[in-house]
Amino acid sequence: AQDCQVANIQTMPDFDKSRYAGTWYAVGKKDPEGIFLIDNIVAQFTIDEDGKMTAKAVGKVNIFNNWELCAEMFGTFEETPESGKFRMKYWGISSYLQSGNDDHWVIDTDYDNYAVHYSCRLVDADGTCLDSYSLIFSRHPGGLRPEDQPIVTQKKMDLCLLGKYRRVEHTGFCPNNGFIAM
Ligand code: DAO
Repeated sequence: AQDCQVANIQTMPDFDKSRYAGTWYAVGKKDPEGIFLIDNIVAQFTIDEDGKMTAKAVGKVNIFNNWELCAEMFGTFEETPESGKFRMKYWGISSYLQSGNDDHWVIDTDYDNYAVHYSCRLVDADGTCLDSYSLIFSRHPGGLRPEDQPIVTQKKMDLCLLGKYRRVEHTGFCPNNGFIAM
């Protein structure tokens, strides 16, 4: 749907969280108001014993007036009737990091190479999104494979966010605390 109605956004049909588990490198990002994660964003999704999805993520953030540090974040995911739509509760390892409760929608993924994530924080009175963020994930830190790029571009269009993304760099700024090796 390209009517930009949040309610009409399609998510991944029959989303399989077990296949989604593991490491994803953010290679593109559309920022929300009051950007938090800047670059070097790596997320590790895990399915725990009772089948619930959780995540750890690292990323460079700016806090206390331009002090750059590597944030270590945690997220738990609540399932909804639509398999690709979750509610994400998230918090940082330190109290001065951001915490909150966001939608966490998996728009599309082939599980092995790319994934398109979307979160609308504020729906406008006309049904469009006033404050969203979206992450383009790759299994490969170097970026998307050329064959996945047209698919991802189409999804950015479907989200009405084409042209609003920036590239997310991976420079090794954030130590990966061992969780990258699986
Ligand atoms: O960067 O401004 C922003 C929005 C990101 C907020 C969410 C960060 C926490 C992520 C936890 C784990 C899952 C990917």
